[in-house]
Amino acid sequence: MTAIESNPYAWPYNGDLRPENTALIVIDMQTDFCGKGGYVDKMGYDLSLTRAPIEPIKAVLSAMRAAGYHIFHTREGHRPDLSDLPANKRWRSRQIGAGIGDPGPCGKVLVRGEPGWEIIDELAPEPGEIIIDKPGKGSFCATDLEMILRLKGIENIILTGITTDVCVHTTMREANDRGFECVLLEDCCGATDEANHDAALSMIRMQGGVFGAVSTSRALLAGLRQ
Ligand code: C5J
Repeated sequence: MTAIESNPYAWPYNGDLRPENTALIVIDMQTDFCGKGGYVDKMGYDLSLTRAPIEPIKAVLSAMRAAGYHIFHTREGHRPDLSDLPANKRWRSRQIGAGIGDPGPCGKVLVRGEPGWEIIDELAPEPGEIIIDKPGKGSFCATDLEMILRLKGIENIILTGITTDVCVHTTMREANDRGFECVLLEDCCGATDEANHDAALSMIRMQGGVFGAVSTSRALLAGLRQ
């Protein structure tokens, strides 16, 4: 029986935390979301907020790789011909000066294969780790993530990455509705607005953990050492 200190309950609920049944998902740690000249930077948001989780994620990745846990990475982005980019998503992004699919300092914004779309070097996937390319905010929509999780026998999901209130939260909600037991590591996530980060954490803790639990990298690393 292994569980980690979390809020509002020790996670996972059944104490069954093992490398075989547990995955770490690192969401959208791409230049477009935390690098100079990328999508978030073009929108004028404070990059220090989306860069804050880099070091904590690095520590978690290193410990979980060493212990043999399943590691997944996601990338938000669209096909170069933009055939999977909804017109309203493109229109909205243009309203704030960061048109998805338009040229920018890091290539075409949020387009697969462009420099801005790449995962940052600090958190680069290692050979054998699963990469999920997604056109939307949630990691389950229009991807094979669920099939891969089920085939590998994964029941528990540890969520990290950016942004807390958008892609991480959407993925946590999608996973929870599919019966996966989820925890979000708060210092391993960041939002484009600090209040939205805090609100996203608060929402999870409601109703006895309506989407799962909230923990920290410190608590997870301590739990893994048990
Ligand atoms: C957003 C994301 N915020 N990765 N994407 O557009 O959260």
